[in-house]
Amino acid sequence: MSASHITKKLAVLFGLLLVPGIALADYTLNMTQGITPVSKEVYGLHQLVMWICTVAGVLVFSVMIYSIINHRKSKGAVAAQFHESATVEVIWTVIPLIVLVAIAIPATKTLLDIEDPSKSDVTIQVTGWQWKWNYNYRDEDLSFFSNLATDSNEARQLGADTALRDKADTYLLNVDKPIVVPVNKKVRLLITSNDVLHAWWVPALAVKRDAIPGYINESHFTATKTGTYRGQCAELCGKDHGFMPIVVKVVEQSEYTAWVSAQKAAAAAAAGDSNKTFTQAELLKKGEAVYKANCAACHQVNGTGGGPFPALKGSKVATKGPVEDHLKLVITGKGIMPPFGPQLNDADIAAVVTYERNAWGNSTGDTVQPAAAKAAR
Ligand code: HEC
Ligand SMILES: [Cu+2]
Repeated sequence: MSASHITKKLAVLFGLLLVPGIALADYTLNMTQGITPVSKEVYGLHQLVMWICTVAGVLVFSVMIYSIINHRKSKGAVAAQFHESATVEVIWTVIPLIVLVAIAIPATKTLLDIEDPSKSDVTIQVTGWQWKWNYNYRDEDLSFFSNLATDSNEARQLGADTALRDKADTYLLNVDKPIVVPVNKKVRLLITSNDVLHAWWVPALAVKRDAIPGYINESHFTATKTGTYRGQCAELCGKDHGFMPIVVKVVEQSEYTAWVSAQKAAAAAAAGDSNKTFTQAELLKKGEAVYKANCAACHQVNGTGGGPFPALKGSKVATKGPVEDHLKLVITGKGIMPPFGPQLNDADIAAVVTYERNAWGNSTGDTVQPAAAKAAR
C-alpha cells in the first residue's frame, strides 16, 4: 500500500471517529458528582481510588518497561536471583496493605453513610409496578402512580411518526406525575415491588436500589440543590422496562408543603368523583387521558393492539359483551394484563371503559358511570 493510500484511509477513519463525537457532545467520561452529601462522598471515593490505581499503574509499568528494555537478554542481561528474600517479601506485602487500608477507611465510612436512613424528615414508599412507579408518602397519607409522560408514550407507539419523538419533551425521561421532595431534608425511601424485580435509580441522588416483591429495601437521600433530577428503572423487568422513568423535583420547603396540600385536595376531589354522575362527553374526555396513561402502552393509542396485546378496536369485550364483563376485566386483569382495580379509582375505570366502548369506531353508545365500576369491584 502506498503512503498516500494510507494517509487517505487514515483521514477517512478520523472523519468517522468525529461523527459520534458530535452526537455525544455532552457525554462525559466521569461519574456525576450528584447533589447529595452521599453522592459527593461516592464521587470523592471514586476519584481517590482512581488516582491510587493510576499512581500504582504508572509505577509498576514504568519499572516493567524499563526492565524489559534495559535488562533484555539480547543485551546480555542475566536475571538476578533473590528467592526467599525476606526484605522483598515484606516490602511487597506491606505496601499493598497500606494501600488497601488507605482505601478501606474512606470506603467503610461511605458505606455506613449510604446505609444510614435514621433521622429522616420524609418517608416515601416506592413500589415498582410493570411498568410504572407508585409513590406513597407515609406521613401524609398520599399515594399516586407515576407513568411515562403521554407525549413520549405516543411517540414510541407502533408506526408512530418519528418526528413525534423529537417533539416529545425529554423523550422517555419524563413522567406525568413526578415525586416532589423538600430541599435539605433527609428523605427515607422504602423500596419494594408489586410484581417482578425493578430497581429505583437516580444517579444525581446516588440511589440505586432493587425493588423486590415481598421485601423492603431502605435507602435515603438529602438533596442540597433544587431542580429536576431524572432516573430510570435499572433492573430488566419485562417489555416496558425502558419506559418507566423516574423524575424527582427538589423544591423549597414552602413549595413542598403547598404541593402536598394540593395533591391531597386533588385526591379528595377524585374520591368524590366516584360518587358523581357524569355526562358521556365528560367521561370520554377523562377516559382518553386515563387510556393514554395506562392502557396505550400495550393496546396502542389507536386501539389496534399488537403482538400478545389484543385490539380493542372492534373487540368483542369492548363492543358486544356486557359492560359488566368489560369492567370486571379491567378491574381484575387477565393473563399478562395487570389488574387496574388497585391502580385506578371508580371514576377513572368508568371513564376508560366508556372511552373504549366509543372510540376508534367502536359505537356501543354506552355511558358507564362510576357507580357501575364500584358495583363491579
Ligand atoms: C401490560 C399490557 C396491558 C395493559 C397496560 C393493559 N392491557 Fe388490556 N389486555 C392485555 C392483554 C395481554 C389482554 C388479553 C388478555 C387475555 O385474554 O389473556 C388484554 C385484554 C383487554 C381487554 C379484552 C379485549 C378482548 O377483546 O379480549 C380489554 C377490554 C382491555 N384489555 C382493556 C384494558 C384497559 C382499559 C387498560 C387500561 C386501563 C388495559 N387494558 C391495559 C394487556 C394489557
Ligand atoms: Cu422496572
